[in-house]
Amino acid sequence: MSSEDKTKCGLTRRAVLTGPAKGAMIAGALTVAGGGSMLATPANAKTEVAPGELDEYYGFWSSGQAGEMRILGVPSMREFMRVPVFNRCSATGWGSTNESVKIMRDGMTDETKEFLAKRGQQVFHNGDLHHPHMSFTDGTYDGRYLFMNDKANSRVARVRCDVMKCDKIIEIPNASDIHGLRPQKFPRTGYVFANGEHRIPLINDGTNMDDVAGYVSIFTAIDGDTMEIAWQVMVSGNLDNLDCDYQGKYAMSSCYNSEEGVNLAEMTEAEMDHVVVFDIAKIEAAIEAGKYEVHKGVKVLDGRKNAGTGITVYVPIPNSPHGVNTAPDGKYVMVNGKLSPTVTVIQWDKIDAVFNGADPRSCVVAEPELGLGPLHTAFNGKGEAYTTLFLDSQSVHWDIEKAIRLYNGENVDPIIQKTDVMYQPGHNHTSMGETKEADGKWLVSLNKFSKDRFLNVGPLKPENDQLIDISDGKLEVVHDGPTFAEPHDAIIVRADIVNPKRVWDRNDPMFAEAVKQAAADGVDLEEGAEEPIRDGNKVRVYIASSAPTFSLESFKVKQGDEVTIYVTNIDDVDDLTHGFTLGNHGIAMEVAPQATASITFTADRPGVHWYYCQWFCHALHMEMRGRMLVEPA
Ligand code: CUK
Ligand code: CUA
Repeated sequence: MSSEDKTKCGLTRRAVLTGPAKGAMIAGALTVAGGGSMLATPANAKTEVAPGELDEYYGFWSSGQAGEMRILGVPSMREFMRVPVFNRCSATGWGSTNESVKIMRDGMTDETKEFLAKRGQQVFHNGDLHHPHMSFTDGTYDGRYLFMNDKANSRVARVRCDVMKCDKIIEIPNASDIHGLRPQKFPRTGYVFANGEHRIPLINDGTNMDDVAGYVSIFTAIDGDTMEIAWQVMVSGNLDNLDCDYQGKYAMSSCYNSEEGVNLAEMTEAEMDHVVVFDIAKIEAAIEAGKYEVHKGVKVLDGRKNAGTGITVYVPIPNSPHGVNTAPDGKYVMVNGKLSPTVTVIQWDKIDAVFNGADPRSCVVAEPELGLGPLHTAFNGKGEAYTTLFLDSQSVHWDIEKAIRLYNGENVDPIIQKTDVMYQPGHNHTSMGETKEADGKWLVSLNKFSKDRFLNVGPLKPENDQLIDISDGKLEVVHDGPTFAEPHDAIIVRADIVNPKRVWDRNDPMFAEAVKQAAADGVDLEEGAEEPIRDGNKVRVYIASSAPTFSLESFKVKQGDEVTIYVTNIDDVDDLTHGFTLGNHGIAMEVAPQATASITFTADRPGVHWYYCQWFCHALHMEMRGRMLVEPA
């Protein structure tokens, strides 16, 4: 079906639904897949996951400036969970519990801690999470971790897949505004690579702000196991997105600002920008040989164009390239042109020669013109690619080998089909598409604008993630999924790879500090303590929770005490989460089965304050509460 047919078809359907035939159409639709919306056509039956049935894939979605990670089911597109990472969360207490604050601060520089302290904050309250990616072993997902960037405050975080909670957040010194992020695919993760997008002075202390030509962008390698920074490389131009190969040799980052400009006119001036390729073994050898400077405790190498260190090469690419996507065959990597209508196909094994002095463009094996605004490319594992066209509002399906033949002078058209998506797609992703196990079943198009697709919710509109069935070689939009700010990227992972625990392990490192403190106080967390334990003006309160009661009906502290409350959920039952909310104190936390959570505050409001369980756990959930009695000083 041509893109024109698609458009016509879509418009006709919408016109029918708003016209007199609407009732008849809906009545007809209702007989299909139990739906009732205009999407309940036979096509939609493909996305239908019946009540009680499970999805075939986990989708891990970013949330952009909302700062969290989201877990969806594919193909149902049902949202299962929100995992707070760089944001604060009212439901779980993320950003205010002692456990989460420790995770948010452990990897923070002293400089940032001091800066926040002056604002009366312990942690940042926002983040801009663009790129969630799972750890790899031997070229495919291994279900251990998810890694993700924070563009807003230059951080990288890790989520443990066994409990789906963030366990590490590190600030990346020297770099500014972490954007592209990818784990090493082979032999394993290994390194997690992160691009500092914006150029700043390497020593950014205000003494050299006008020396714009001296600004640098920083590429960072993080050890995915320890979440420590292994090394950094400064580059010419800036760094946008990146990907790795399937050989463990190279990483490649796109640069849209080879001009090294600081305003729009300067940044878009040149017709050609570039990708920079990092040779991992050469970088490790240079570290070994001591060819680095230490800045803010990190080993920094010089990989700029004229540095002569041999650790990077620069391949010219037209014009402000954006997404970088390695094909599952391991042979090719696609660089998406953004302002250029082209996608540049680079053959990974031709990069060796470039490092040995060959013409940098000699690794380019195709450069098909696909349409306006190509941003990201996904794969079906059958030699075919799907590229998002932001300006054309389309997804274009094309044949990689045909694009190569075209580049070699043959008269072939690599484009298989174009399909309209609604509207302005950024990232797309296929099921298992960034692994060697790409299975060619589903494609999501993450569209920035939803315009008229949903009930109007005011001037701020949701975005629209569309699910596209690609299993039979065609592109068929089968589902609209509105999402809130602003999922940039998603990965789709076969469900058998992800196996979270059903309840917490009592010895989990997440609450190791609480376990240690309880042991020091001689308290069994699973029983709680009958009286608060006093240590000067520091008071520790241990509460066990079991539906529908807290082990303490009340406890007494003095005004001005620094109080820490530890709550342990001793219920060992699936889904039986309790909570602890302390009224009028801004305190709430989630306590899932077998977990301990804690929070510290100053008791400065004399009188009676109720605490209650905010997670509906029992018929007597409303009665699951107790009093904090604060004696006036
Ligand atoms: S970027 Cu948003 S559409 Cu941050 Cu991955 Cu391309
Ligand atoms: Cu425990 Cu509600």
